[in-house]
Amino acid sequence: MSNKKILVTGGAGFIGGNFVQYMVNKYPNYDIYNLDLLTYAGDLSKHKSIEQEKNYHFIKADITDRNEVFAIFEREKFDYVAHFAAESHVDRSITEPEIFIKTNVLGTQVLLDASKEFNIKKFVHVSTDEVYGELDFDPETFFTEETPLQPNSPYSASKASSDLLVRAYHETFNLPMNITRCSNNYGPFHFPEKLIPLTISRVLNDQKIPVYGDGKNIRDWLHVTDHCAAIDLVMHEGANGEVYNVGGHNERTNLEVVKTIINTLEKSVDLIEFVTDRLGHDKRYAIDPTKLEKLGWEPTYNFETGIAQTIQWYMDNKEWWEQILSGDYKKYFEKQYTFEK
Ligand code: NAD
Ligand code: TDX
Repeated sequence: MSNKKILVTGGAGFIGGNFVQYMVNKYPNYDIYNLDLLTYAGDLSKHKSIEQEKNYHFIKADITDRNEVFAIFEREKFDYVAHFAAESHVDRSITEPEIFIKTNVLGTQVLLDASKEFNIKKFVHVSTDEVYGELDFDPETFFTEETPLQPNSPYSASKASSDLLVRAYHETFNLPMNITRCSNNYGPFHFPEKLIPLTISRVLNDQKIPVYGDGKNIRDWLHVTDHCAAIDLVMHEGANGEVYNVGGHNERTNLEVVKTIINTLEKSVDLIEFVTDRLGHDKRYAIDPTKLEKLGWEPTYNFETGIAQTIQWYMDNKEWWEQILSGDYKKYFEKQYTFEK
């Protein structure tokens, strides 16, 4: 592989952070630039294992700041962009939608303009299956790349808007691009506001687990390492202008997920607390990954092996998530969850 300069936006977050580590380790001759604003969801302590590597670079910047972004693109002359930076939590988009529009829509547009201006070889837009809306509980129905976009939350509406902008820059300006739409990720460095790390950290602390509604909503879970491999493949091999769904057929109800974690840690199901449902709570997500499999991708984890690895990681890396739980997150949790804790 010849030398390449790759800009990863949001590389201090969960998936972007895993992707940065994956790429720095896999391609010593690529230069990986992590551009991140370091919001509440971003932290650089996760990169201790790579921060001394010659091919890793960090730039603190805001993707919505046009002048700053253009100056960085002009200086660095990137070959590829992998765009992860976003506001990513559905619950926060219900209480504070505005920042989702600013970061996810305007931020993407600024990056698209810069990518067009400085002739990027490919813009890989990391999107989500949530743009398709929800499925019913018929196990034979899946999201394909042809499923119409019908986002239901301010978060997914902002992601769908950014997908449409990426598509439009391809159609109008011939900007080379791919869009990936992945199912729910889990794994190391997942911020503890999301269901799986929230459950693991709270079970380890013998605290109640808030399950929305009846716990029967279904998500399709993919280990973050398999998502990183998919983006790597799409960046190198994806056909220009194409959308690729990413998922490994690991559908579970939320209750099944929570019970698996409780059982693995040998704690009691009495920790489960059913709480008021999320507004507009999507019933079910499930991905048909056939198109990506034809490109040569297959996941290395199933849910059983992936969740075991992840639980072990949270047990071995307590200092990482405890430092988050003791900070501003505490205030968020108190405001978001009103049940008797
Ligand atoms: P995350 O919230 O963990 O990380 C987001 C990162 O973006 C943080 O490091 C944050 O500091 C950075 N950021 C936010 N605003 C910024 C700005 N204005 N400028 C620069 N950086 C900024 O998110 P995640 O879960 O890692 O998700 C990454 C991407 O993958 C998102 O685009 C998300 O929509 C998509 N996605 C997530 C999942 C999932 O299950 N988590 C699934 C499919 C797709
Ligand atoms: O406390 C909780 N209790 C609960 O029952 C939380 C935080 C969640 N849930 C439920 C809601 C969902 O049905 O668990 C399921 C998963 O919730 P999240 O972890 O918040 O993920 P989700 O809303 O499905 O969205 C995730 O997957 C797609 C990511 O956060 C998005 O960024 C991604 O695009």
